Amino acid sequence: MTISESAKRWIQELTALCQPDDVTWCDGSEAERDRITKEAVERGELMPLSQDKLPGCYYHRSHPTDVARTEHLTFICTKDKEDAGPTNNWMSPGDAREKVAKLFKGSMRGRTMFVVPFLMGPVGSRFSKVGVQITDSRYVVLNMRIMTRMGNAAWEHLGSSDDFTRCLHSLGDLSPDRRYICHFPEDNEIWSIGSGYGGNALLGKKCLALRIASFLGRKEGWMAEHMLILGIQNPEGETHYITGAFPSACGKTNLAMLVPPAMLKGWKVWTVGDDIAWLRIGDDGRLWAINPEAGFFGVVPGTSSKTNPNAMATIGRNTIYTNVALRPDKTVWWEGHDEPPGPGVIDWQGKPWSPESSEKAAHPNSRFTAPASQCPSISPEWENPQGVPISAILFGARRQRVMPLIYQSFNWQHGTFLGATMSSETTAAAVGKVGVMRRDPMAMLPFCGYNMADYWGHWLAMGRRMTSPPKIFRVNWFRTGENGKFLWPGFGDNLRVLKWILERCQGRGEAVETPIGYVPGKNAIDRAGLDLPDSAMEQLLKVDRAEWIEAVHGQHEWFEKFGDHVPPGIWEEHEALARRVVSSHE
Ligand code: GTP
Ligand code: SPV
Ligand code: MN
Repeated sequence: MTISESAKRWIQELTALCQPDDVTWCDGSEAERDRITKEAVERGELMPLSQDKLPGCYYHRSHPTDVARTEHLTFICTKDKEDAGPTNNWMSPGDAREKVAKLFKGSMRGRTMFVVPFLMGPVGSRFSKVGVQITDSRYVVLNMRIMTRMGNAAWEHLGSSDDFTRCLHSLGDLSPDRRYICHFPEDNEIWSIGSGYGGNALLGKKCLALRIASFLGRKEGWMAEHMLILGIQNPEGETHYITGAFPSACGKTNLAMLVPPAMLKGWKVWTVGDDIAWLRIGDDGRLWAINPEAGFFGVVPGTSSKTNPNAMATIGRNTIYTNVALRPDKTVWWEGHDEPPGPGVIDWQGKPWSPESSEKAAHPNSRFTAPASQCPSISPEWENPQGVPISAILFGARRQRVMPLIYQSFNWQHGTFLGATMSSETTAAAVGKVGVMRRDPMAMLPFCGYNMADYWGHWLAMGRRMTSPPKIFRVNWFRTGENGKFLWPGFGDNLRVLKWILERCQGRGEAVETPIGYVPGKNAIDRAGLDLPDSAMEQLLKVDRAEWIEAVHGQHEWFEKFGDHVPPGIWEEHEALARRVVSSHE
């Protein structure tokens, strides 16, 4: 194993800064996993679950103030503030390093420092990237081992090169007052302290594979997106691939693992990725996607054999459960589980819980960490070093009103505009109020490593370079009726919408041209075997003129925030939409 001199020097410097008692270099072996797991159990960081019912599974409770991403403590540290843009928190690299280095000083005293090399992307792919994470959390090491290709494979990929992302992480004292997640895209470096959870601490995921990678992608001519990737096999046996950008906790994992409804015979969905896609233009002028991750860090509540049987099958073994509820037989429970809770449930904070309790047993952002290879629907192509060719891109958000179930953009530029204007109701995946509408362009608001308007410019530039770009669609599974209930059954039945999307990609599928885009004709969505009346379908596909006039006004305000960074193509689409909506009939 060759490890470059500068990598060794970097680790020496950090050892001097953090002052750990000892240093462990991780190799990714199973023996190492077993040893670190044992240590974590001895220290109370992990609890073994019933090894009969849940072989290889462990339970973890995070600190009650450390249960979701903290966006207000997440910074993009570019030299020029404008390069971070108005939607990111910014600190100058100098200020950030000075402030945060103080917190890292001696932060690992009495602890072990782990050196965790990891590969994002398939082994042997020229599109994969290497990171090295320094951390003092065994829980983080064990999660990184599932979520990435961790260990010697990463050093091997790197060879004698120095081109890797430097990731420094310490639990610090876990106080939100001393928590910072700082990105230095110009230096290919991440510093995170004060959190042990999820996207704050597993630095390969949101920090590297989205914030740093989006910055690199712009520089190098590719894209890093908050997207699921799936293959849809039709009854003729052909598979077409699509990606979908939905904000956190808005349905990526569920769609990626979709099980077709019984009535749609001969269809099959293959999972390639459930959260992140790296996209490049192939020699054929199409867009190709790889999944940089190796596991799923999925939302637990609501997961059941009804909603997501593939996830249920995936998380039955070798899974780390975080912040769910515990049953006396050392199995786990959560709101929306297949079974009733039974007596003696302990909630995510370690307190006795019963169905009469006013609080939830599992935290709404409780998660499973499970190897992707265990998913019954995992695609045979999921580790293809070239990736898979993409026919369609979906933008989906959580919207009770205005946004139809599905519509198609007129072209790439218009599709980019649909992504740029996306808003969604907030969820428990980030700290803050749930259910508040906010803009979340391309589902990347918390994850774009540079100025969001420059990012739209990059989307448009990518579109100009493709001879066969994917078609772009907007979807919304969450429109509600007068009674406040979801109008669309969702989950497996979303295949009915995907079917129309594929038809449109092949130049078929009935569509009506409206001011906002192509909306399916009244009977274009296959409702065979579905008890969904015409009136509900009409509501789901409705484009309301008054609502859209209001929406267009809101867009103007949104774009003005970005000043002259907004690309002309985006303003063009905004003005064209305004004209079409105003001149349309009631
Ligand atoms: P992150 O991991 O945070 O990025 O979330 P995600 O986008 O992967 O979302 P996920 O698939 O885990 O779903 C989040 C929540 O939305 C869960 O509670 C699901 O039950 C619910 N959900 C997913 N798909 C649908 C759907 O089609 N209809 C409805 N009504 N709810 C859905
Ligand atoms: C998300 O919030 O989009 C997640 C969870 O996937 S985390 O890894 O915490 O970002
Ligand atoms: Mn996500």
